[in-house]
Amino acid sequence: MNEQINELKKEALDSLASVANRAELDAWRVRYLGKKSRLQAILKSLSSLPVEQRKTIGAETNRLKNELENLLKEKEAAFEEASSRAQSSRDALDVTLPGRPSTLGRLHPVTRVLQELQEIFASMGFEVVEGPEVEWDYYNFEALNIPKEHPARDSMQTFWVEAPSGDDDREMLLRTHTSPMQIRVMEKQEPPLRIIVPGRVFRYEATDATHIPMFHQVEGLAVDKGITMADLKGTLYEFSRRFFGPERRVRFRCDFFPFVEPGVEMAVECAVCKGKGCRLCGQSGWIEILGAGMVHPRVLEAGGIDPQVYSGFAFGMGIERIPLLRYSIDDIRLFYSSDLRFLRQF
Ligand code: 2U9
Repeated sequence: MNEQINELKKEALDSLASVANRAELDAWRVRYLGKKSRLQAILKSLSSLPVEQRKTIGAETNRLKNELENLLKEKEAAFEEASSRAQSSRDALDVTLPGRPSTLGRLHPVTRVLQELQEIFASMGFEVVEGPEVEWDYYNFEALNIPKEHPARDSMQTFWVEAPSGDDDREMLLRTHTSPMQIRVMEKQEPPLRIIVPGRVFRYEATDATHIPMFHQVEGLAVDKGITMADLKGTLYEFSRRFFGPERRVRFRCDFFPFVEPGVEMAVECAVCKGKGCRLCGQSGWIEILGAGMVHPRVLEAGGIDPQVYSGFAFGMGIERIPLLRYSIDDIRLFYSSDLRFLRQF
């Protein structure tokens, strides 16, 4: 019997030495320690042995059983440690890997132009103010010398908004220009005033390559004693020099806007044909950039300013037109289509 136990021990230890993974270790456990193992068979057969032999063989077999169980535990622990070491080396940070490229955002071309304009006018002493996009009919039209039946209202069809209850007698709309804010500033502040008002404006128009129902404007206003057309021209020449460059010629021509008198239109020499005439400038050699004029006395009065004491000039320009011309874009709708293939070009 003793020999049998020694043989079993040798075989079990040899076999354990070649176990390479958990599955093999489990098979080893079933084979040498399981219910149907030879070790269990020896233990079961002890009862049929004489008492003396039962004691010695029993003690021997239990020693082997304990030894094999301890070896099993050691091996299990070794596998456990190896696998956790492998996991932590997988989790480790490899500082030699190249970094993931981060996608940089960029400003919308319209935002860029707005910022450039604000910088230029701010450096000339103009304060930047913003106003509400929903306005009263009074500020958008009446105070700007555009009464109810004035034909200028036709060119600025708008989106009417239901006024809050209690204000049913006053009409509300999405502003068609940023000019209402200039009236609000005149009501609150004493001249001298020098402000520019950038912002969104809305017109109820059919959408096509040159029209969208929402676009951006920058309007300017200067009011003080003794302001003349020379101040207007000087300011806008300087703006053009800074924005378009000193080599571009500038042209002023008469125009009409109800809120100024006299009114002018400013054009700059076409950058493509240098004034000779091409497709971009409609063969005229000039690109119209903005409207301007001396603030109408009635508009000054509406803002609570005495036209006998003060005078002022004002100008206004549509913003989308500028990057449209600058980058030769033929469809204004592209600015607001959220198409990244288009926007990433700027
Ligand atoms: C006040 C008084 C006068 C602002 C002005 C224009 C001429 C003008 C257009 C340019 C293209 C609007 O975006 S556009 O369609 N604007 O031509 N704007 S004078 O005059 C003002 C503004 C406020 C109190």
